[in-house]
Amino acid sequence: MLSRFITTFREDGLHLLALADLSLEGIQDVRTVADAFRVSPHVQLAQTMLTRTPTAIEDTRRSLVLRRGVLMPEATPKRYLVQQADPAVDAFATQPALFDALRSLTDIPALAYYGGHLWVALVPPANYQPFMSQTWHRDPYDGTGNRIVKLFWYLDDVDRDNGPFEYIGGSRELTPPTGLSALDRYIEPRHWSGLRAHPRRIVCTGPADTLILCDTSGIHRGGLCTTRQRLSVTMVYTA
Ligand SMILES: O=C(O)CCC(=O)C(=O)O
Repeated sequence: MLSRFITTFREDGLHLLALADLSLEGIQDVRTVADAFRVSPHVQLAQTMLTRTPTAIEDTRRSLVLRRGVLMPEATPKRYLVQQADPAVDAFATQPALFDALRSLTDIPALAYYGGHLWVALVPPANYQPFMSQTWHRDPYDGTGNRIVKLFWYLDDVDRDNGPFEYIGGSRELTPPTGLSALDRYIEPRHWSGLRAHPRRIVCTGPADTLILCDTSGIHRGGLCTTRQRLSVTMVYTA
């Protein structure tokens, strides 16, 4: 793992671990559906369309809806990311042993499963500009105490070429930071170079079966795939 820091969820808002560190069931079931999804016509078509018409992506960043008490972006197609729900992901994400591990790593007693997806991050063409969650942001925070905790499971080896997840350690806030409203999810471009150079920037490269547990009210972004797609599972919990 290239990350320079030993991180803990409590202090940094992010914890890196390996799938083998936990005794979990349903791993092969998720791998089987993920392998089929990767080569599905859906993913192949999305990759072709992104390569041909990257500028047709519509900016939907202001489109938020309140769901189960949490502000979430509307289900709009993110053209650089193809998602698919699957019962195998839900079964994996809701197993008691995983809830026990999440509770002990986060100290949050009442985490609820919000939903999970298989994700394929696509490879955009060379002239493409990072878009939406590929830019620095925080996940929506409604100001009432709801928080979003995400567990990412890399199914591929992830290095600088296939979009490692990035996080600013210690940047989570239990209340929106001064000057930002709950809806100001995206950090203005004038701050991006400061975040790139931030001493607590954590670039989550790692082998397949790396798990990233993080409080996404902290500042983060999804990496840009330059030469290879990235297959992962995203599981979302709320507290
Ligand atoms: O990994 C990605 O591509 C995006 C992840 C992200 O920013 C999120 O889930 O909020």
